[in-house]
Amino acid sequence: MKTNLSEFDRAGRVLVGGVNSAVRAFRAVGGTPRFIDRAEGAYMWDVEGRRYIDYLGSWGPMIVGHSHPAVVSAVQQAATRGLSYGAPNSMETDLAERICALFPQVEKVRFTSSGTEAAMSAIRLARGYTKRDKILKFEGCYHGTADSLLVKAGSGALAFGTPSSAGVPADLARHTLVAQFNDLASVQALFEQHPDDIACVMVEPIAGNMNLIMPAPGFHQGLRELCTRYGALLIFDEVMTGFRVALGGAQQVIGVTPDLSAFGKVIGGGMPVGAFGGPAAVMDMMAPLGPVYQAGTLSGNPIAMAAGLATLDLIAAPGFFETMSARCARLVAGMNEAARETGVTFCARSEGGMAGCFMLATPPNSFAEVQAQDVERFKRFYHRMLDEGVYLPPSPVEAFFFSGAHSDADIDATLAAVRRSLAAVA
Ligand code: HOZ
Repeated sequence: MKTNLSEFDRAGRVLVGGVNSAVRAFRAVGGTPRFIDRAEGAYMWDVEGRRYIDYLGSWGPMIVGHSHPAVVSAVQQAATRGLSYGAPNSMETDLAERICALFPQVEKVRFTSSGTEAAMSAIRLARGYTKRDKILKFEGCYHGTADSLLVKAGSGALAFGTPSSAGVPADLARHTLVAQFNDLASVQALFEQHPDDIACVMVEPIAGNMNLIMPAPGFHQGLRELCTRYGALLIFDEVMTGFRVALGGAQQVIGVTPDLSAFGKVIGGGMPVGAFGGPAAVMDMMAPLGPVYQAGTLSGNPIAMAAGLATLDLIAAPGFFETMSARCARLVAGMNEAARETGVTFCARSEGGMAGCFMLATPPNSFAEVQAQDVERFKRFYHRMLDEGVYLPPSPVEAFFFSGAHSDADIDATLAAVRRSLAAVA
């Protein structure tokens, strides 16, 4: 019989660290990763047959739950017409039209196969458009694994102590300037030092890779103003937050309009996808219309487009976001109540269908505050929750994800598990 341990041993012989994405290896929490056999609705089952209420949601895409019949059916139907063409298909236009309708500043879209590619390509476009080399990002923000962006990054890079990855040439890294999230003065100082050199500011408008950090009032308005003043493009990385914190993403919640937006996760409904978009005047700088090259064999893949369209149909239905957000808020309120009951230094917050829990007394507003968490206690809490059948992202610096498939009964079961787990680690 397969066990998680035997599968991890087997994988470790042929896959680096036994995984294909570092954060899955459980290094930040210790122990053996669960090998997933199947997933449906709000649940995943591992190879030992154990069921988990899933708050990983494949790191964000599964907003309607796993294996939603409408999404599966759309994928099946698309598959009967071919898996990949390497030529245009109408579903690319359909999905681009949907994105343009929801994000007012997006007039044109380019699809990629991952969020990494979307962020990487958006930066190349910004550099080509402004004819400048430097980019500005924030410590603890993560935008995938492009070289320029693996400087003081979040997510697994942060959790494993390699926020600035080996293998990134120093000559490239020196073009990446790093400021502090929610600290406008740190951004202003960099613009003053490099007034004519910064091509773009790239930011997760609601940070989700140093756990969930909300922007301080006025922070993004300030970024918008600085970018406009210094002629840099403002790029919102909405790979995580787009179609998740609200249908119109974090920019709808915050009320600030970036120049470019990067997307992924939800728009592929669980299939590999990414996209970026903005005004035609900027986007048309890209090949085949302009000098900035960008391409991809599987970009706009028909199966991914079909899954994305079916997912957007479901989440655009009246009441979907309201119900999901209210349930997620109830979960978070219950977690905070459990912290008070047990006296454990613990708290949680949510925005739409995205949430975070922290080994802190109050939700953090900065990278430094997130770093002050009691990581050892988080590890013990994490494994208690797993034993209780609740699957959270295996790291203290990741947000967690809610879906339309999570029921009130799932929330009640989760809260009972939270109470017992907090009591156990008190
Ligand atoms: N964007 C995810 C971490 N925040 C990464 C998912 C993965 O590496 O599997």
